[in-house]
Amino acid sequence: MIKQENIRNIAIIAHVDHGKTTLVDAMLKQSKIFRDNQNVPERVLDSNDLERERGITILAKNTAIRYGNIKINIVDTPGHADFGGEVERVLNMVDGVLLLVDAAEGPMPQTRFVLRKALELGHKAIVVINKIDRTHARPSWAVNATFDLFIELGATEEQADFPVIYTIASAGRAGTDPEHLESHLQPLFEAIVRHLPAPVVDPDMPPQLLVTNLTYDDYKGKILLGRLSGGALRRLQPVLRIDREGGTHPEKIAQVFIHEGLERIEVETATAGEIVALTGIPDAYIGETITDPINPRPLPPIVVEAPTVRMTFGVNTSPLSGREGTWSTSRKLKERLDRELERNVALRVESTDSADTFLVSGRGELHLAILIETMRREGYEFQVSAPEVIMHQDPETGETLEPVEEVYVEAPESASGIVIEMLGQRRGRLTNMRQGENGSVYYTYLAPTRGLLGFRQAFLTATRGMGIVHSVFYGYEPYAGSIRQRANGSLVAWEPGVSTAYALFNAQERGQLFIVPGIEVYEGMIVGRCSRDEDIAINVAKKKHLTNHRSAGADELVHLEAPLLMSLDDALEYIAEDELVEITPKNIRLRKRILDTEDRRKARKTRNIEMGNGG
Ligand SMILES: Nc1nc2c(ncn2[C@@H]2O[C@H](COP(=O)(O)OP(=O)(O)OP(=O)(O)O)[C@@H](O)[C@H]2O)c(=O)[nH]1
Ligand SMILES: [Mg+2]
Repeated sequence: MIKQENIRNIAIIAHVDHGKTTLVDAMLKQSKIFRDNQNVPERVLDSNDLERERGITILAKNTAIRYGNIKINIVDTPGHADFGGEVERVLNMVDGVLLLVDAAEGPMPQTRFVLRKALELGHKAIVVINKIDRTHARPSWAVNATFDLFIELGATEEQADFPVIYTIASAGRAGTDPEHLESHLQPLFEAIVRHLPAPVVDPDMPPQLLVTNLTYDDYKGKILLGRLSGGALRRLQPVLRIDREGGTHPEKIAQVFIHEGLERIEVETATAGEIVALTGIPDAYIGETITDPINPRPLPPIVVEAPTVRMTFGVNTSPLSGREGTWSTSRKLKERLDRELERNVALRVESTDSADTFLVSGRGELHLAILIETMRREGYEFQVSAPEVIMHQDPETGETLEPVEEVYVEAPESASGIVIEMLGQRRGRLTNMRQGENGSVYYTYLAPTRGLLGFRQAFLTATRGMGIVHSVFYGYEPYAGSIRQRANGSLVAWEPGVSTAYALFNAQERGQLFIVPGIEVYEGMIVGRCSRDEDIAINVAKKKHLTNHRSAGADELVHLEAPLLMSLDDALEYIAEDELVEITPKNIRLRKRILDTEDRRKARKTRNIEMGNGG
C-alpha cells in the first residue's frame, strides 16, 4: 500500500443552503479554472434547470482543482434531506469531508444526517463555519454546537479533533480566526492538504472500482464514476463487472477520464486513488464493481437507507389525456422509471395489480416531485396519487412501525401557539425549544412522517410565509395513532367545458378556487378547495343567460378573487386518497379518481355504509 500524496478526494456536506455550492464556486475560481474574462454563472455546478429554478442542488457533482502540485477532487452534494441517498452514496468515493455549518444557524437536522454517514465510513472532517458575515453569526457557538454533535454521534477521538476554518464563501474568503479572514481561500486549501488524508491504495494490485455514480452523455452514452481503489485502468482494457447479486460479466472499457475543473479529461491510464469516469459499459449499475477478469475482487456494495414515502405513477386516464404529452403509454412510463432506477438508488419501483400503474417509493415528497417534474419536462404525461408513508413491521413483535422525522421549526413568536397546536395535532413530540435573538422561536420535534405530508403548505400559511421548517428521517417507531387528514373537501367540476368568469364568480363563494377563466375542465376535475369538509360538484363552465345585449361582454367585469394556482408540490400536498394529480408537459391538473359525479356519489355511499356511518 502507498499513500498517493498528490491526491485528495473530498466531499462537501452540509444542511441545505449552508453554502456548499457557493464555496465550490469560489474554490474553482481561485484555482484559475476559468479564463480571466470568462463569465461564470453563480453556483455554476447547479447546472440543471430544476436546480437553477429551485436554487438547490439535487445531484452530486464531481470537479477537481489543483493546489500546488496536489490535485483535489471535490464532490459537491445536495443538502436537502430528500436527497440524502445521493450523499450517502457519493461518500463512498472520498477519503474526507468538509462539513459546512452556517455560522448563524449552527448544525441543523441534515448536518446530523450527513455527518453521521461520514463518521460511519471513518472519514475525517474539516469543519467549515460559513457565512460569518451574517448579522446573527455566532462562529464560536457554532463550533461548540458542532463539536457536541460529533460527540453525540460517536466520533472517534481523532475525528472529534477536527480543524476549523471560517469562511465567507460568497466572497471567497477564509481564515483560521473568524476576526481576521484572508482575502482568499488559501487557509482552506492548506487545511485540506494538511488534515485530510491522501488515498492509501495499492497501484500494483489488479484494478478495483466501485461504481458510485452514473451520468449520461449524448455522444458517449453511460458514464460510470467511482474511486479507483486499487490498480490502474486504461483505455480499451478488458475488465470484469460484478453485479450486486455477485454475477460476473466480461466488459471492455472504451475511454478513461479524470476530472480537471468542470471538465472530464480523457487519459490513457488512470492510477489508484483517482476518481475516474469510464465509458463503454452501458449495462453497469451503481454499486457494482469493475475489476480484473483474472483476479476479480468485488467491493462491498453500497447500502442506502430505505425509502419512506410512496405513490402510484399511472397512465393518464383523464378525458384530456394524450393531447399534451409525447410519451403516455404504460410501456414508455415503465421504461422511463426503470432508467431512473439506474442512478437514483434511493428510489424503488414495483408493479401493481394494474398493468398501467406502478408503485414508486422515495425518500420524501420532494424526491418524488423532482422525478415527476423531470419526466414532465421530458414530454411524459401520467397521473400520480397522494404520497403515503411506508409502514414497517417489527420483526419480533409484529407491531406496526412508522417512519418518524426530526422536525426543525423556526417561527415568529406570535405564531407560537398555532405552530405548537399544528404539530400536536400531527402527533409531534416537542424535544427542544429555544428563544431566538430576533423575535423568533426554534423548536425541535419528533413527528410521524405521515403527519408531515402536507404540513409545509399549512405551516407557511399559518406563519404567513415567515416560518422555516426542515425535517430529516429519524427512525421507525410504533404507530402513533390516527391523524386527522385534510379538513376540507374539494370543489369539483360537474360537466366539461371552458371555465367562465361568471360561473367562477358564483363558485368562489364556496371556497378557494384553483383556476382562472378560460381553462378547459372536465367532469370530476378539481377546481378549488371547498370551505366545508365535503366535496361539492359545481358548474364552472356555465354561461350567463344573455337576457340583454350588455351582458355579452360583461363577463370579464365580475370581480374574481385571485385563485390559488397550485404548483406540483402544492398539488401533491393537497390531494386526498380519492384524488389524483394529472401531469402533462403543459399542465398540472387535480382530479377525483372517480370522474363521474353520480358514480362518485354511489361509491361514497357504499363506503359510508361499510364504515357504519349510514347513508
Ligand atoms: N451571507 C452569505 N451568504 C452566503 C455565503 N455563502 C453562501 N451564501 C448564500 O447562501 C445561499 C445558498 O448557497 P448555496 O451555495 O446554494 O447552498 P448549498 O449548501 O449548496 O445548498 P444546497 O445544495 O441546496 O443544499 C445562496 O444564496 C448563497 O449566495 C456566505 O458566506 N455569506
Ligand atoms: Mg448546493
